Amino acid sequence: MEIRNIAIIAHVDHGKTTLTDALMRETGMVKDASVSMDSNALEQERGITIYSKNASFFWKGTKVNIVDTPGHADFGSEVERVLRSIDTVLLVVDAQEGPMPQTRFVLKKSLELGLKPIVVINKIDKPAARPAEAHDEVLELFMELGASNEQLDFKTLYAIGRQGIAKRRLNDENENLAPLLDTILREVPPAKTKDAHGEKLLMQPFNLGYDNFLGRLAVGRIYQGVVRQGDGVFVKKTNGETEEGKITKIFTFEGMEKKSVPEAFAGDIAMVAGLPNVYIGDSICENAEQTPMPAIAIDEPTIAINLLVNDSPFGGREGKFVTTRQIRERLEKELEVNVGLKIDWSAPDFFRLYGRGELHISILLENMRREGFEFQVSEPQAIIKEENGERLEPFEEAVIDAPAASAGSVIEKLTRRRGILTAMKEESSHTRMIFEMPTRGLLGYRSEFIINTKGEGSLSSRFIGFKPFAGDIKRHTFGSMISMENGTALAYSLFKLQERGIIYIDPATPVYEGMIIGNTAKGEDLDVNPTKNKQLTNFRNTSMGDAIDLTPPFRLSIERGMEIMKEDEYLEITPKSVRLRKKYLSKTARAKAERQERKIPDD
Ligand SMILES: Nc1nc2c(ncn2[C@@H]2O[C@H](COP(=O)(O)OP(=O)(O)OP(=O)(O)O)[C@@H](O)[C@H]2O)c(=O)[nH]1
Ligand SMILES: [Mg+2]
Repeated sequence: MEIRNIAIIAHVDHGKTTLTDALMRETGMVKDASVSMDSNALEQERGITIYSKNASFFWKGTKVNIVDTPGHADFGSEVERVLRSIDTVLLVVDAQEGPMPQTRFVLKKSLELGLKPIVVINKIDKPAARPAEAHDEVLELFMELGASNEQLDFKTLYAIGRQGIAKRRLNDENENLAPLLDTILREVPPAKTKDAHGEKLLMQPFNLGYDNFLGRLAVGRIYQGVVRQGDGVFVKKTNGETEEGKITKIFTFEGMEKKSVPEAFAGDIAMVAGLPNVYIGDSICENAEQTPMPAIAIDEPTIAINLLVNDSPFGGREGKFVTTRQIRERLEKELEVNVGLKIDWSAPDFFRLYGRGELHISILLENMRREGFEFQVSEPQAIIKEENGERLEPFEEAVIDAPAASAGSVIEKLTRRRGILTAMKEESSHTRMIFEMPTRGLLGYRSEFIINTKGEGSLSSRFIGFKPFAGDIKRHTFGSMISMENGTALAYSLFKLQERGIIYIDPATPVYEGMIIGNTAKGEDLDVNPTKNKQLTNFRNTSMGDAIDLTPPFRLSIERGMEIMKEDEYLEITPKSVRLRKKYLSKTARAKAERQERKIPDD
């Protein structure tokens, strides 16, 4: 049987997963309309794809392996790895938004690898869709990125992924995905499947998985030969070393399921078990003398965070796994599958995690708390490195669509955060602005942006490289409101305090000295007592809640917490709570620490 290998790529939310789901249903691989490729609980809650996933369908006697990739820029390196191992991409572009930063990134990578994309202008049902313009913008982008003549000759389809419709021309009447399926068979070169039996095995993993019984799993494309259960193989590592191993289990992908098979052939994508040290980009070979595949580059991390045991006064109350040893074991397991993650174990009292962005790190933290872990993290920081005596830091390109009325204040805020406005264009409903700026300047900016644009703006950014350090940036303009008491927060106190800033907690929340219960618009930290009650003689109502008009609190989530926290604070994360605290709990300890810090540079 012939095989085609494709990946579906796009900017976040342009409709990759919805279209993949529709392809699965149209080809009869999945019957239940509620089953989605976004199968992970966090993916379903957030409505985004976090992990790239393999699936397949059959169309007119051909097997098509398809990899659904995440569109969020934090997972960009995941997409890059996948692109190495497939033959064509479906480039999905929202008919209203047109090409966005991540469209450019994934298209650039695809063109560099010599792939000829099939373009799907999607969501043409949107009232503000402008499919013809979106198509022209895609064509311009191809040219700008230096596409070859052959690549410029790409096929375009117009789709409503959500309704399972793809058309060759906008006014075609068909109500199914057949035109897209036929285009895939016609345009994607068949994978090399012939003569598999006469050749030596050569397979290269582009993704990792883990199973409690089988151990590490490697998902890869078989370029040559046959992989058989029970066979001995050689793993040629990218550092030149060779390790021997034995294949204990093989799966191929059928529909959204894995299917255990005794052997898999050249041309197919398979998942193999039995190689505990195999890694992305290694070559799995039949004999030790074979030439390995070129390595697959993995992007460097851009941000770092410290993770440590929760030593707050409430530490260990809510978590099931709270010790350094338990946390360490969990993180070691994460390294098995989380390719963009690096961990420095060398410090005595914390683990330093390096990742690809705030979302990449916060997804890990969220998964851990759901599994019952409790811990604290420090403020995320951009990684600063030194090369030839020069300090370098990560930079990003941020593309912002904002209502025209808020454009001025966005520009002002980002300029203060060392952003440089490189392009600006008035569209009918909004202003599009492009900034180049240090990652540091974007850290902690997103929630401010949402408030600034009243939720009507969009901001997406992607890493563009390390550049010279841009100078100091003041991340926050607000101060923290710190409890000076242990006890329980009372509605009366919170009511009084909400005049001075934004409150993070509900009445009746237990608090401790040093816990941060809100912020103040004034830049200075403020010590407050949230446990104070009104003098009883002044009561008119018997129940406090009835008498008081409390603004709903700004509840902390892991992401919000990571955005607003400061350098001298920790974010406490437990299965039940997310709290913010000062590293030093008492006012005197904080003052002392600050004095000491100031003294050091003077010496
Ligand atoms: N109007 C309209 N909305 C669509 C269509 N296809 C998908 N959507 C919606 O667009 C949103 C994003 O869809 P997804 O399929 O999750 O997008 P994605 O590209 O997989 O997103 P990431 O994987 O997170 O990058 C969802 O709310 C879909 O319901 C379409 O054809 N028309
Ligand atoms: Mg998706």
